[in-house]
Amino acid sequence: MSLSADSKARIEAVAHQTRVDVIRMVHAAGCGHPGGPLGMADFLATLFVEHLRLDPDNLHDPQRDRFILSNGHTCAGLYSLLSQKGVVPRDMLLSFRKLGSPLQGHPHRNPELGIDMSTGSLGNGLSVGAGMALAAKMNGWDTRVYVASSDGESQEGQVWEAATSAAHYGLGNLTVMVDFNNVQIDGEMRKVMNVRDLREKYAAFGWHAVDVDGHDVEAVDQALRAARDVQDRPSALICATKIGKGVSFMEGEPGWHGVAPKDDQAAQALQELGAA
Ligand SMILES: Cc1ncc(C[n+]2csc(CCOP(=O)(O)OP(=O)(O)O)c2C)c(N)n1
Ligand SMILES: [Mg+2]
Repeated sequence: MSLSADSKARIEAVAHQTRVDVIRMVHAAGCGHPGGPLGMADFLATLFVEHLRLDPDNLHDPQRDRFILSNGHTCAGLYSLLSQKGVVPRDMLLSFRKLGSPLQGHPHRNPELGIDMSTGSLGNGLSVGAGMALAAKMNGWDTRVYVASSDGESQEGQVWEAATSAAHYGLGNLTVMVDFNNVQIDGEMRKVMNVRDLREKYAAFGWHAVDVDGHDVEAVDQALRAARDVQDRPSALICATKIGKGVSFMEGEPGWHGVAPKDDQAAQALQELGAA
């Protein structure tokens, strides 16, 4: 089944709002990570709009789906997406990174806000996601667990321990979406530490693994549907993206990993996004 025109338009609207929110939040905070969440906006919007069963009405249902943002520094995007799900109040967004705000610079687990795991120290999310998926499987629940990760995080050894055990336990209810933008905090992946072909690696670990254009919401939706049909092993979507996607001077620039736009840059970004 392919995505309806209505669904596609809704995903695109959510991705667009995520980009606008990310610029506003990181600019208001004066610090944070704009590049990653701009690049992840399309594939995460596809997940949140079409697949992730999480809303204010089932927030405390132990059987609901789970989402872990394992590359936690990209959390401005997560908070926007949760607000568009009606889980995080919209008027909380601009408290991002402020003292006392629940919307910290790296996610702090908060059952009231749908934040399923504290992350930021890279490498842990897939292990916890595998544990959640195993628990759901043992309980006979139809919970699906989604983990967002990144190429930079894939340099962590623990990711591959988690990949081994998730395949061992046949966790068909676990899906990882890897933001593969070819950069991490210190620059280009291939110069810092080349992780090579992640699709081949996950496949070698026993996963259903596919490459997908992370900005093509129809392709991402298809890949997520296919992942749901694979029930005997976990699935990995290696999502090719551009850091800073949607803002001309941020696109493809590793320097926007963790720098806030200045006033004039934020104004230009919002203008380009049609939200000035
Ligand atoms: C265990 C651990 N080591 C180092 C860091 C520092 N760090 C923060 S982000 C980052 C790069 C992660 O790469 P990626 O997620 O690909 O970055 P992006 O594409 O968003 O620029 C690193 C090394 C960390 N957060 N945790
Ligand atoms: Mg990266």
